[in-house]
Amino acid sequence: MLHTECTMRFDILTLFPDIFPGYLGESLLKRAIQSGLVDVRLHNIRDWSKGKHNTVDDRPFGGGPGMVMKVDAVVECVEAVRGQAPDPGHLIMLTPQGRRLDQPKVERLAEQKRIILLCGRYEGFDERIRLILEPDEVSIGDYVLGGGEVAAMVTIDAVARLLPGFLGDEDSSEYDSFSGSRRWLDCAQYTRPREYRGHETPEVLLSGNHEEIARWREENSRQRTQRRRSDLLAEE
Ligand code: 6GU
Repeated sequence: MLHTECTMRFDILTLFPDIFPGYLGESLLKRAIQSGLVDVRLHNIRDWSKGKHNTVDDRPFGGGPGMVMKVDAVVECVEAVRGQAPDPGHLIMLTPQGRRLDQPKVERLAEQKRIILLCGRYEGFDERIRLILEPDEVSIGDYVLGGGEVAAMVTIDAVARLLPGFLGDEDSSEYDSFSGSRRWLDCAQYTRPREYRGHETPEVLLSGNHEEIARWREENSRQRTQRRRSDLLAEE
C-alpha cells in the first residue's frame, strides 16, 4: 500500500487552551505531531472579544440560569482562524445537542484535510452562531460535560489514529471494533505469563494453529458482543 502522507490540521477554538498540551504531548499524538502527520493549533476565543473586559459570555435574554457564549467573539474568531490557511476547513461545534460521534462519522472526518473544533463552555452558544457559521454540530454521547474541550480531544484522538502512518505497522485500525463493516467487540487478549494466580491462558492461543485461533477469537468476540452489547448484534 502506497501512501503520500500529508498533514491533517486541527484548529481548536476554546476559552481554555491550556487544557490541551498535556494530552497532545504524550504517546502517539506526540509522535504524530513531531513527525508532521498532524498539526494542532490552539486559539483562545477571548483574543477575539471586544472591549476592555474581553467578555465572551453574557446573560441570556429572557432570563434563566447560566451564561451564553457571545456571537461576535465566536464568529470573528472562527473567521480569523479559517483565513489562516487556504482550505477553510470543516467546522465542528461541540455541544450535547449535536449528532452523536460514532466510528463511521470518525472515518468520514479522517478524509478531511483541516478540521476546526469549536468548544463551548457555559450554558451554550448564541443561536446566531449556528445560523451564521452552519457548523457540523457533534456530541460525544448522552451525558453533559462542563465544556466541549474533552469532546474535541476525543474527536482528534479518534480521527488521528485513522491517518495512514499514525499507528505502527503491526497495529492496524482496520481490525478495530466498529470499523468498516465490523460491529463486534474485540476478543479477549492474553500475554505473558501464561498462568497468573491460577488464571490460565486458553490453550488454543498457545497451540500455533492459526485457523483454530481465528475461529476461537471470532467466537469470543461474538459471545462478548452478545453479553455486553446485544444492541450491536440487533443492528446487523
Ligand atoms: Cl460535545 N459538549 C458538552 N458540553 N457536553 C457533551 C458533549 C459535548 N458531548 C456529550 N456531552
